[in-house]
Amino acid sequence: VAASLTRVGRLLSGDVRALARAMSAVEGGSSSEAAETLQAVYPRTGRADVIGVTGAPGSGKSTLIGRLVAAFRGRGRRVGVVAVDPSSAFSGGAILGDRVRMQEHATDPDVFIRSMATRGHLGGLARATSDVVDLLDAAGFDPILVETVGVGQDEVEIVRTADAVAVVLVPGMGDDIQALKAGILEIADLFVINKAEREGADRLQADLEAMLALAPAGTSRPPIHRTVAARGEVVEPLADALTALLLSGGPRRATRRRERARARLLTLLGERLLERVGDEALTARALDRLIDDIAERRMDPYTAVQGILERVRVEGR
Ligand SMILES: Nc1nc2c(ncn2[C@@H]2O[C@H](COP(=O)(O)OP(=O)(O)OP(=O)(O)O)[C@@H](O)[C@H]2O)c(=O)[nH]1
Ligand SMILES: [Mg+2]
Repeated sequence: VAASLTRVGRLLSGDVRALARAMSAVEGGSSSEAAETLQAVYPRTGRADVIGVTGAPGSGKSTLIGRLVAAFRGRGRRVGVVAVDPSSAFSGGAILGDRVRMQEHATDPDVFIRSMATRGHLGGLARATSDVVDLLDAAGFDPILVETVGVGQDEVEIVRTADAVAVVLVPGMGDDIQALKAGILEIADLFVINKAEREGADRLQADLEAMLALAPAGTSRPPIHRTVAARGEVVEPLADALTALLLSGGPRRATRRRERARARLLTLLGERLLERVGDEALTARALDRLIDDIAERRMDPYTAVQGILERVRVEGR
């Protein structure tokens, strides 16, 4: 207990080694250490602004985040970055790429960058990402920028609960705007047209404006920013706009945070219940047999679940 207390104390004081260790634990190492740490730090979280940055692969999210980090550092803030990286589990190359793009911050003790693999988490990716964000928050990093590719369900779920969401688009991807429409456009608080030096930026902005004009009257229209992240151009006004969004985000922020709390509670409950079922009521072999029975119509799934639940011990019952 004493050891875990000092560990938590060091994390809360911003010690980056304690922070990195806690992150490894929540990413799938020791689940009891992770739970203990998160229980201890939770009261010290909820202070940081969480900014989601999402968009198509290669749209310049990491480059842009590297620039935003510099902008927020210039305002005296300690900045956390969580890059949820779909390809890293397979190659590791993309993580390296992000490190290179954010290299200028590698030696800054007031910047902490964590790349997360999307596979191999104990529990889900969304759970692991929320936990890592909490750890950064507890260690005093604020804002925390979360990068995800805006394609998969998991990734959309992750940014959906950020306090502010920036969606990055690039010219010359006309069809992509259609593809992104489902799910992503609704969650944008702000659009970034990156690689704006390229031909087609005007056209993209016009398309985007036309599409946003279809939104029901009374809903607020997200602002559109143009950037050339590779050259660091026009990133300061973007940082201003994000700051303003976060400051003015009152009611919406409360809703997002409640959504995040709800998702975390239900996900964790589901995880823990399944663990308990596995421990107490269902071996992997028995599970396979039940699956066969259901597939071959010897049993219906309702009866199967009822049978399993009857064998699970519930405290206080
Ligand atoms: N022309 C141009 N290239 C840019 C700009 N911003 C970034 N890039 C380049 O676009 C490429 C992809 O940039 P990243 O920042 O890795 O993009 P990403 O969206 O993080 O990519 P993934 O994480 O792989 O989805 C890199 O070669 C960048 O140098 C820009 O404003 N203009
Ligand atoms: Mg990236």
